[in-house]
Amino acid sequence: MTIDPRLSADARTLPLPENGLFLTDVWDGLGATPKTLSAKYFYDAAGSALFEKITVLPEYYPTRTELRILDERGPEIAAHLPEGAALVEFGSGSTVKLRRLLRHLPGLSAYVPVDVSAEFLHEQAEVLKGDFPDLPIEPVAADFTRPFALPSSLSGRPLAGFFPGSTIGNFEPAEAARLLDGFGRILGEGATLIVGVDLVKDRDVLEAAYDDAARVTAAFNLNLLHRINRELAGDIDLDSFMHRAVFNEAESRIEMHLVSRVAQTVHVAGRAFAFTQGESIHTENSCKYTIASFRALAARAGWSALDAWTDSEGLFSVHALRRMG
Ligand code: SAH
Ligand code: AVI
Repeated sequence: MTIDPRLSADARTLPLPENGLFLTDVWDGLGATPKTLSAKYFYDAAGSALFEKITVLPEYYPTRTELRILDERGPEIAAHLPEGAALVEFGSGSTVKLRRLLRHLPGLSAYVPVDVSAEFLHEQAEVLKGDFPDLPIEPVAADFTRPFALPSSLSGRPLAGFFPGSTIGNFEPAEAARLLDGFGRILGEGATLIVGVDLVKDRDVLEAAYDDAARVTAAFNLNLLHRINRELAGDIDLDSFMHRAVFNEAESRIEMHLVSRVAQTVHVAGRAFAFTQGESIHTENSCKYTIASFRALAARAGWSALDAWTDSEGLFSVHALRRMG
């Protein structure tokens, strides 16, 4: 791609291709009808820190519930991973879930956290190395929706995958199936994948989880505009947009939007985008499944169900899957 000469000096000096992809995705997304931005761009260093604050909010049940399942079912989950496996975690974030599993995985031969939030990934990997000096830890800064290479030191070891947090829900079902199939190609035939999946529940519980009273989720959503201003020479007035989270029951997903409070034109790297009052940018889907609907999706992507665990209130699920041929 070519970079628009109207980019500010700051934006032009950012490293390619990441800056180029971010720019073209933002231009394409704000130029589309309806306007949209990819949720993967939430995660710069500030976005990752805001997500960590979300995970401990009283309204945000997924993290504490999944941690409880990992604690209670750790030995059963671990029994599905081969001795000596190298564990690849997709979207590893703070690695807090891996820490819970590790006590049940004494035979793990390496841990490979993969995350698009490069600075946060490397910081977290350093802390983990300090806490687990005997475990080889090989972080990979990559967008897992695109081809990426695993460290060559893993060759010959059995691989297993870990994809907690219901990050799979941030992809529409067709994209989610493509992603799971891609993970299967990376991990290989017969590999195990442990996936955390949020479950369908009452609208009130879901909407509160994505629109908390302390407004941390609102700040997380709005940080995307801040990031565009900073990295792509944008002039977006953050106060002119508001956070909205709504459960779309027909699609079984929470949608997050940034809604323009006024009619306005914003600029990103020299290109203008007009908003009507009330027009929104769709920034995230968080799809919710049943055990059966997730298993059906996984089967379409080449994974068979080994087991699934849930909490006593049926809020969240953890699945063990096996890669078929
Ligand atoms: N697994 C952690 C973090 C979940 S938040 C947990 O369960 O708490 C989602 C994580 O996925 C973030 O760390 C984010 O940076 C990462 N992520 C989102 N989209 C990604 C992508 N396309 N490629 C790689 N990492 C991605
Ligand atoms: C990372 N992902 C699974 C979170 C979710 O629940 O969809 C991201 C998030 N968005 C708003 N709150 C949390």
